[in-house]
Amino acid sequence: MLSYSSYILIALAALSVTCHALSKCPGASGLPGIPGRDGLKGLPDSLATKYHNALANLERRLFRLEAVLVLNGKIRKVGEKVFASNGKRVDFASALQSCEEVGGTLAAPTNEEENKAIMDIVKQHNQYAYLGIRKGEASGQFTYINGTPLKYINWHQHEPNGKGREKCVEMYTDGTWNDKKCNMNRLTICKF
Ligand code: MAN
Ligand code: CA
Repeated sequence: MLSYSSYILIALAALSVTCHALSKCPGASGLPGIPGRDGLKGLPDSLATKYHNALANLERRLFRLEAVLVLNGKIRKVGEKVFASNGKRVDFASALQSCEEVGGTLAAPTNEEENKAIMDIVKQHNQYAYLGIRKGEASGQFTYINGTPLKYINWHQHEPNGKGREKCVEMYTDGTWNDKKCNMNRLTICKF
């Protein structure tokens, strides 16, 4: 029984052989992110083929690695975003630092689907998590860590109620949000 990705590869190989035979290769390879031969214009034919195949092979290997991480419940993928936890409960600044140290940031849902993905991790650990949202000193508004306005909110009933004393935001196990002091121990969930 061939896997789905094997079928894609076979289809790609077949397309590649056909287009070479007809000298009519499409601009797109049919795989997102992988340029077709037209996307490697200016390169000698043999190099373009080599790079195209190398990229397709890397994408297949990445797909396989991510599939294993998803299967093992280590990561959640939503579109281009990946959410993951180190399982640690720390204060807001430490949580943000550990995400940034590895090239990510604290997870902050920008829509319902992302909220659900982050909630799944909160439920998996049965621990409330800090979100990558905080109250701006100047504006007094809750924003993403980079200061941009929130695109999506999911406050628990009667929240936020901290009246400026609760400058961070935690996610409950039902996915709703509560403004909260920043010095509690909460689950770290990063976005990459
Ligand atoms: C506690 C804190 C507050 C929260 C209320 C809700 O006092 O967690 O942030 O708003 O509970 O009852
Ligand atoms: Ca509150």
